[in-house]
Amino acid sequence: MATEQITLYGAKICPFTQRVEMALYEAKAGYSRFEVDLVNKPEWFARDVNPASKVPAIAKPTAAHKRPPDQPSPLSTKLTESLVLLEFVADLYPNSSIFPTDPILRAKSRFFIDAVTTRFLPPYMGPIAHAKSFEPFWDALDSIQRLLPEDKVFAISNEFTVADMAIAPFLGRMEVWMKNDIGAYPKGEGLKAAEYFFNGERFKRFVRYFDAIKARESYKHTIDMEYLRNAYAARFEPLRAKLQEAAAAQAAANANATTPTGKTASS
Ligand SMILES: N[C@@H](CCC(=O)N[C@@H](CS)C(=O)NCC(=O)O)C(=O)O
Repeated sequence: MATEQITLYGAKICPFTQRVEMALYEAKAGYSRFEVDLVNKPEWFARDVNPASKVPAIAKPTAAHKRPPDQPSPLSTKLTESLVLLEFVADLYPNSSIFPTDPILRAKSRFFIDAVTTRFLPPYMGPIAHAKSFEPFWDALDSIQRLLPEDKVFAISNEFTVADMAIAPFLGRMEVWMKNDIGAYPKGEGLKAAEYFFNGERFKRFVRYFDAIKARESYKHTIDMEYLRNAYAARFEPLRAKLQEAAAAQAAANANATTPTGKTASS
C-alpha cells in the first residue's frame, strides 16, 4: 500500500495528535504533517478535511486525488478520532508490533485504553484549567497505575504499543504544567504536585513507566516541551490571575458583610 501519501493534520499543543504521530513514527510510516492553527483554522479544514473541525485527521488520497496538504481533495479518504487512527496505522503496518497480534494482549490493550478514556481523562484538566482539587486526579492516576504490570516495561508487555501511545501525550503535558507550576491553581501548587508525583512513594511504578515512555524516540520526536510550556503559560497564567482577583474581591465582600456599619463608639 502506498502509505507515503498520508497527510496528518495536527497541532503541536494537541495530545490526541501526538498519539497518532507516535504511531506513525513507530511504524516508520512515510507521511507529511500539516500544522493546523487551532485559533485560526484554514477555511478549507472543516469543509474538506474534518467536518467536526478537530485534529488529528488523516487524509489518504489515491494517486488521482493527490494534492498539496493545504489543498486537500474533497474526494480523498479522510479519517478522524485519535483512537481510530491508532488502529488504522496499526492495520496499515501489521508488522510494526504497535498493536499486539495475540488476542489476549489485544484485549488488554483495549481495556487499558478504555481506562485511559473513562478514568484518567475526565479529571485530567481539573487542577490546571479549573483550579479543582488534585485528589480526583491522583485517584485516577492510581487506578491506571494498578493496571501496570510489575514485571513488564510498558502497559501491556515489553513492547511499546497503542495502549502506551494513548496515555503518553497526557503524561508529557502533565509534566510540563506541574514542573513549571502553570495552572489555574494557586502559585506553588504545581511544584508541590510535581514533588508528590515524581519523587513521592505513591507513584513509583507510574514514574518508572513514564521514564520508559520518555526514552522512546517516537515520544521525543513528537513532543515540544518548550512550545507546550509557552502555550500553557499564555493560556493559564491569565486564568490564575483572574481567579485570584475574583477570590480577593469575594474575600473583601465577605469582610464588609461581617463588619458592623453605621455604629460609632457613642451610639
Ligand atoms: N476525540 C478526539 C478529540 C480531538 C480534539 O479534541 N482535538 C482538539 C485539539 S486537542 C481540537 O481539534 N479542538 C478543536 C478546536 O480547538 O477548535 C480525538 O481523540 O481525536
